[in-house]
Amino acid sequence: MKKALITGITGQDGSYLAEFLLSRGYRVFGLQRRSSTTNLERVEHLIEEGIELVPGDLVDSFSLIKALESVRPDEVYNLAAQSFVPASWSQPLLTGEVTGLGVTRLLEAIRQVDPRIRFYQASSSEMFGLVRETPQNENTPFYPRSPYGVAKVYGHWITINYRESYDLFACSGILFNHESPRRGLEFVTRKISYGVAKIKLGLAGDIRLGNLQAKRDWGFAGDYVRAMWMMLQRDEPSDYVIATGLTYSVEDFCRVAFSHVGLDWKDHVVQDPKFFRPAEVHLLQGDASRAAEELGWKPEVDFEGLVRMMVDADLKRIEELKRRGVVG
Ligand code: NAP
Ligand code: G4F
Repeated sequence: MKKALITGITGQDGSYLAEFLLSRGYRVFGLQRRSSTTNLERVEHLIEEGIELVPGDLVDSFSLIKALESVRPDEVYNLAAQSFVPASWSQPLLTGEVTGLGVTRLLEAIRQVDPRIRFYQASSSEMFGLVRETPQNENTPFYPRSPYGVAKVYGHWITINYRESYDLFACSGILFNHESPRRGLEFVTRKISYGVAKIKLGLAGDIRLGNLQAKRDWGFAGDYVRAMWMMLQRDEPSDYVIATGLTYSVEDFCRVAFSHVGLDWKDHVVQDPKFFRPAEVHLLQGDASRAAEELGWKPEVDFEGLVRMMVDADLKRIEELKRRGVVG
């Protein structure tokens, strides 16, 4: 039975990856950082299915070494990060520590404990930032536009450097935006799907958003975690862009989400300067043809299917809260 250790298991991707690896017969461990309240909402159902949590934090090298020594994994998936772009302007040093240097701490721990461990790094399309070409592929130069993007470029290159310096099986997946009903409420897609559900159920009147013209290549998180695993099953380690190849604006997302419940987005969306960013990434559109050819990966959920899935899940969730008298 193969063993995998996932950092960031309590996050959106961590929960889908844990489910996927369990379905492939893995023994799944998750690194959990200390918190004063429980943060297991996304993985509670998997604890019964056997995932095991080990304490640790990407800012604490000793905890990473201890976690690797106790688990002895075959594969490590580094999904942990300060992942919210606006927070990287208010906490640039923390973002650098966790999202950037945290990668080196983990790679060093692997080198020390067992250099045969296969390593996946969660790189990001935010690295392309002010894009140099469209669509973006593995050879497109980076031009990050936020402290988060800068930290991810560091994490990306240190992964390549450790592969080349120490012959580690270390890969980066350059993943474009991927969403789901488990997305954090602060990200724009979930903010919209949750807002639409509240408006439809009479609990709110509008949603306040920033730049409606920003365009993203949005896919479904469940499809993207499959690609992470595929990268670690290759004979040779390499880096891959993972994307749908299609791009839509925030306005498009609003239009589809509201029309799914019979409403017009123009009646409910208010632009608020508070949500504009100091430097914006205006357009992302990925070219995942290398992943298609070499990994055999392709997405299964399309844009409209994703929007409908998220709105339906939030409607169900809020209806349940209303029924229990928690909201309304
Ligand atoms: P997420 O939902 O924000 O999850 C982040 C995870 O990192 C959480 O489990 C969080 O734990 C953990 N974490 C944060 N700081 C940590 C620390 N110091 N030590 C240990 N764990 C820590 O992010 P996601 O959307 O699942 O994304 C997963 C990864 O992919 C991230 O690295 C993100 O930057 C990257 N990525 C995401 C996308 C996307 O569109 N989703 C695209 C490209 C790349 P708590 O629960 O305790 O906060
Ligand atoms: O949903 P977002 O916050 O995601 P963003 O900044 O693209 O970052 C996400 O995807 C990256 C991959 O490219 C990941 F690496 C990263 O960890 C994260 O998962 O914002 C998307 C777009 C932006 O252009 C933003 O300006 O939506 C625009 N937007 C407009 N109004 C808003 C809002 N974003 C947020 N969060 N909230 C708004 O009210």
